[in-house]
Amino acid sequence: MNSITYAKQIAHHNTEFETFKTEILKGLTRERKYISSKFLYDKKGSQLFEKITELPEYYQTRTEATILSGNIEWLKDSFQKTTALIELGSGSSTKTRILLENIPGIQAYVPIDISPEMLSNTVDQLKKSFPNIQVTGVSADYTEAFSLPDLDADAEQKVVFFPGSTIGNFEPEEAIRFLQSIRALLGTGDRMILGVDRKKDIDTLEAAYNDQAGITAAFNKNVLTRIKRELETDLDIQAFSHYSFYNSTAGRIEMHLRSKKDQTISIEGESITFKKGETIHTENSYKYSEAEIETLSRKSSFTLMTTLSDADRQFSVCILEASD
Ligand code: AVJ
Repeated sequence: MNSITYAKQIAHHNTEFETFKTEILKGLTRERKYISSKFLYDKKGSQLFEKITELPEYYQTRTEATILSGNIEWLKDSFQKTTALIELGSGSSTKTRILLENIPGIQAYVPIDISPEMLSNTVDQLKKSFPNIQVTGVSADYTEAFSLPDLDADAEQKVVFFPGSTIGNFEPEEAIRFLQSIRALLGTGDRMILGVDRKKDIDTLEAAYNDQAGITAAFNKNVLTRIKRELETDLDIQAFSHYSFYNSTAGRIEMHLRSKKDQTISIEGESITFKKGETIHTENSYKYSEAEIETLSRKSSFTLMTTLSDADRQFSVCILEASD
């Protein structure tokens, strides 16, 4: 049996190329230049992101893992029903192992990831480690419509795992619409384990996106490397620098690529002009207060049941229950 199902939109390489070209040109010809953060995660970008998660300044990943491992007893108590665990953006499923190892009710695991290579590796390894869990990978962009595979095991509940504060990449209204679409896949009483990065002092936030080793800068600039590789262009990567800061009005970290000089570049025959200092906005990472998480849950038909956090209240792992 094939353990991965492919969503249509990424099965065709051509479509993928056309989408990339169209979206890049659309974003760079706007008044305020923009590249969707989803394009940061090609093979190299995903590797750089994995490195980011190990940086001393990037507290998120290790804090979330500590919160999960530190609350195992509690998680065991709360997940006693037989469960199908569905993960959005599973990557290497490192944090998920904490759940798979410790929550006895998990019968089925459905990792969903945009990268088929990453996914099939992960699925193979998980099948070896957890022979009693039915593992079925779904290769899809989970921000687009997708459907769940038929699961042989008939679990009593579904639990969606969405860690890593990826929810922060959405605009707040988009985050609500997204959670509503996830809610629609669930029945009343099903749950979601949501990782959210909290609002905190600006220095801590800005350091996490401006690391000393320059890995975040390389991650950001890698999207230019990708444009150079995949599109017809005379773009000079050295002519742009990494720029990241906390926008406290909007409550988000912004990541940009800043033009070091006045310049005109050509991409697929289209001329794009930059003033010195002008930026391409490449990512937003919204930070949430506890009250904002409450509101977000309620507006998307979930009830915030529990918030697990670390001693310094840097990060939250929230348990949401699908309401009527
Ligand atoms: C994967 C979206 C959660 O916003 O912190 C890390 C991506 N960007 N450093 C984040 C990221 C720059 C990360 N997320």
